[in-house]
Amino acid sequence: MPIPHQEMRRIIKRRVRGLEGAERVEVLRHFLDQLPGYYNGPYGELRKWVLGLIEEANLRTEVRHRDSFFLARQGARQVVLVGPPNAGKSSLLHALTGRQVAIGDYPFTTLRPVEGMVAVGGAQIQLIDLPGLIGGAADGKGGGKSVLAAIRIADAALHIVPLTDEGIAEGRVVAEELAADNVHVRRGIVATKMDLDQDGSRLRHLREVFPDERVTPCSTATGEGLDGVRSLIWDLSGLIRVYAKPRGAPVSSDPVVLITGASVTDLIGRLNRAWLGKVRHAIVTGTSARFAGQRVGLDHLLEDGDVVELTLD
Ligand SMILES: Nc1nc2c(ncn2[C@@H]2O[C@H](COP(=O)(O)OP(=O)(O)O)[C@@H](O)[C@H]2O)c(=O)[nH]1
Ligand SMILES: [Mg+2]
Repeated sequence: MPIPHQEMRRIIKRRVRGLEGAERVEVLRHFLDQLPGYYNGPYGELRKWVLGLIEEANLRTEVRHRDSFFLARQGARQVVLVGPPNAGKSSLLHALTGRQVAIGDYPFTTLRPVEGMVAVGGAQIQLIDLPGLIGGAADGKGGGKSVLAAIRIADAALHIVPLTDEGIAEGRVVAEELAADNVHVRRGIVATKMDLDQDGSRLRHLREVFPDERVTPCSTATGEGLDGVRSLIWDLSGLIRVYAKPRGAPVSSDPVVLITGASVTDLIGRLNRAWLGKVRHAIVTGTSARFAGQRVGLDHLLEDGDVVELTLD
């Protein structure tokens, strides 16, 4: 005669109280083996409950082992992929950077951040695939606090929303968690899995739900829209491309990538530090100049696409 199931539940609760990680899982598995082999009725319920506890304990362990998500910065900017589990974040990272990432049809495939470099606008930008962000993240659920901390220090975020039945609701949850934790990183929405939205109705709905956000659809299954995602990354990056022109020579076709707000001095520092102090002015053509070939001082702020001739005198 097996122990009555209510009594069994109490015993299990008492035995695992205060236990964490592998120890907790071991004890739970032991009880699971002891349970009579019913899959229905009260013992079936009890079995499901124990399995749930095991899953929870495993998840908590993994979450704790994801010590922190601070990856060393590389490249000109750091952009994180933020979204619910299964949104297609890892697939997108792979499509854009070629980096091999575990891709799975189940939540929490990515338990550690994975990074890859994507070349956009002549700059190398570091993309980071973070673990999925779930409801309650701002209260620490699912390791949410570390994920949110990593988002906060990034230069920008891609908010990944899959064009599936649940996707838009999950996208809302992510936006709410960011707001709840006061994360105001520059971001844009990438609507993934557009191949699953044949008639475009989900994309329209998503745009209605987020009327003030830029929404860029794509599919890693078909490759559609990936160029759009690259432009979004560029625009969010806050970088500018400036073309240097040696006097009497053609404009260099390789841009110098600078951060928005960079001055002529910053450009010189990047080209040749030995020129600092020797260059007194520059000749600028482009949006930052009042007219083509304007002569400007070293404090002049450059803009994307400017052509700059530096004169040594
Ligand atoms: N149909 C379709 N499925 C996709 C697409 N991108 C990802 N998936 C699938 O969605 C699941 C979750 O993808 P994954 O990249 O691991 O999502 P993550 O959890 O956000 O990193 C996997 O089964 C992928 O094959 C897509 O563009 N179209
Ligand atoms: Mg993933």
